[in-house]
Amino acid sequence: MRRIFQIILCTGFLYFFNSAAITAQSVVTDTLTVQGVCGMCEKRIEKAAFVKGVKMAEWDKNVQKLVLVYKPKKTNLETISSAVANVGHDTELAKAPQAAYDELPDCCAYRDGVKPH
Ligand SMILES: [Cu+2]
Repeated sequence: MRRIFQIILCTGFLYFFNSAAITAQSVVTDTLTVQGVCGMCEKRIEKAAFVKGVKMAEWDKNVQKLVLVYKPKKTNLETISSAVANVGHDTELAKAPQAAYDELPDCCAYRDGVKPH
């Protein structure tokens, strides 16, 4: 009887650790095209992209791409995309509202080069 109990306990532990391992692995890597110009843009984009569930966000201005590592159970590309668009940066999935774009400093005006003021 005691032996059976040990086996059940052991199986339970194995199952627990196994599912914990699967949960830990459940992140995906994805890329999103995001418009921007400079280092300030990079900081702004990466900060905005860090919504709940995002583990890593790296934007490269040379290729205009944001590399993301996130938990698909907690967030998705659409959510991250609109968070980035809301701070003024167009993505392949969402266009930034004009008001948010107008808030950007002149050096970050990726749509019209230098903004007239
Ligand atoms: Cu900028």
